[in-house]
Amino acid sequence: MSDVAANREGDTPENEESQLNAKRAKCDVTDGQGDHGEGEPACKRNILSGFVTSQILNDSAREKKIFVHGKLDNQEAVVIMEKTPIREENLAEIFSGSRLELDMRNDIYSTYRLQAPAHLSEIKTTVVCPATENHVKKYRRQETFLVEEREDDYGSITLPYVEKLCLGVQWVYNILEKKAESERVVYEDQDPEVGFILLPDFKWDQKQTDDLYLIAIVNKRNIKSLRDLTSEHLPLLQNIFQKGQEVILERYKLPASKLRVYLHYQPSYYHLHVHFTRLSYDAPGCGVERAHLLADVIQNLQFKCDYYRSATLYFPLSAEHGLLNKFKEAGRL
Ligand code: M7G
Repeated sequence: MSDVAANREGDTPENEESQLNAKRAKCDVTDGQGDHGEGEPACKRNILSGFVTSQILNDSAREKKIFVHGKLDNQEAVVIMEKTPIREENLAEIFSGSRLELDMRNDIYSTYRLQAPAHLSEIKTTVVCPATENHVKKYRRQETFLVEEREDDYGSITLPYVEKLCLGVQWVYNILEKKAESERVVYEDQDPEVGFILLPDFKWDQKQTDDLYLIAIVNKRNIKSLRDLTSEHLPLLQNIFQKGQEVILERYKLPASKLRVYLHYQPSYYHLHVHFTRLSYDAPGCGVERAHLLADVIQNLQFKCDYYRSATLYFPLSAEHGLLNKFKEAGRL
């Protein structure tokens, strides 16, 4: 482990989070100004030119995605790169404006290497910097284990872990306070009790609706996850469900029957949010072991007001996830 990461591990989560926020704020200021005094607009500057790769955390030839751990300006960083889908509206330009080199020809079959115009060969890139050890673990390919969490396990194992060690939610507060991504907000209900902000998940580049992915982030700050929900939250959940679907129909022309609306348990970020993805898109984390349909959540709470407080819940955790160790230490795995 690098010194930087080792030092961070020794920090308290509060210290770590405030240090990260200070660094992020610094980045936001410089990156938001448009000009860096070097005559180059921030949005055009290649901050990755100095990236030093230390390891590949995960990659998938099928999904055309790679997760890289390394250093950026001497800070730990994770870079996620993903080739974007070929869109119908670009076909004419790809056919007419590309360089084509023949690989092989056989009977009626031929394969080529096609070099599309630069603006049509973009790679969607996400940078997490400074990245914590938990980010590195989150993105590293690992074996996963199914964990059983009984009601009492939540109080004795999960909650203490969540309160101390999970990933920070400053990015969520930045969205709620319009300090970040305000131009990306698709819908906002400002009600303090049942309100939320709907915006594109950063996994979605919004270029096509085939992989539509939005998240609804609730205004209330005291609901960590599905576990905290009771029938008292039904108006909030129903509001998100109904308005989210209406807005997506109006804006993206996708009816409710084409959407998968769900919550993760465990989430990575413990501020309640709901995922809206296109049903035909096999979104990461939409499997039965982690995703709980919002429609089912609403029904379960209608049947039993404290359903999620008392239920035994199952979820997958990766081998290096800190919570998995806590379950092991408690003899629950
Ligand atoms: P989750 O269930 O807590 O964790 O969902 P997961 O990442 O393991 O699925 C959080 C969701 O928020 C994910 O779908 C993330 O892609 C998304 N997300 C995370 N961050 C840090 C951001 C961000 O800064 N902006 C936006 N728009 N989405 C984010």
